[in-house]
Amino acid sequence: MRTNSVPILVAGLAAGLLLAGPAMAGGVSGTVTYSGSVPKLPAIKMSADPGCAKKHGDEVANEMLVLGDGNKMANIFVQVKSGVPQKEYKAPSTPVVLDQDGCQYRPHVFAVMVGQPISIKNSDGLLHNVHALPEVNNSFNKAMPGTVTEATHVFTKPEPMFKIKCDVHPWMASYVAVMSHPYFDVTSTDGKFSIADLPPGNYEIEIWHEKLGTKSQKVNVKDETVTVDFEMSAPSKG
Ligand SMILES: [Cu+2]
Repeated sequence: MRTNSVPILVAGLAAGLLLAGPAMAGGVSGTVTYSGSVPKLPAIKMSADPGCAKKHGDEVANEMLVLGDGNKMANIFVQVKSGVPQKEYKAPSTPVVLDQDGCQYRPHVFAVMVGQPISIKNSDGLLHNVHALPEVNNSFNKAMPGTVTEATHVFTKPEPMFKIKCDVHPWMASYVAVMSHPYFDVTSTDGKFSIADLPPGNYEIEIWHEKLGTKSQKVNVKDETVTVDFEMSAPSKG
């Protein structure tokens, strides 16, 4: 019965992994919600490059504030800011993909670990120029003509969020953090984040938004997943 041997093997592996894992581990999860009145941000105008404009039917929504149902916030970078056990964390060899698609970076906000490759794709078949603006890592500036569909870059030092821009299309922006540990996540339009496999301890959880800055909360994790919700709102005027 060949067909049955695979599930049995998988179950056996899973049991082995469980036994080999830490005796206790918890996690942190939660939701980030925008509170207050939602500003009307201008649409992105791509008319300067008809090749870009042609890839969109309607107006292109501003990427600075992306909200889902119930004003849940996308593009929030969440990390364990302090309390992470000091040790070497091995970076995944699987690259994180940064695509240039419709003359927008996808994702708009992301993070990699030190040494983890970023696979930069050019799905557009148009000229882009990827220009990263780190302060700790070496900067890079790569022209990607329409015929170049992929490039790879590796950042070698931990660094907080910095911008990647396109020198051809001034509206294009992506933000990346280079992490020394794997305890981070980025929200989608459901506003949800989840950070797993944290050993018991006291941690500071920090959220980051490109315009609204950072907020943090302290949390004690035992062997369960602790819920930590956040709210962000526009700075009050005056
Ligand atoms: Cu571009």
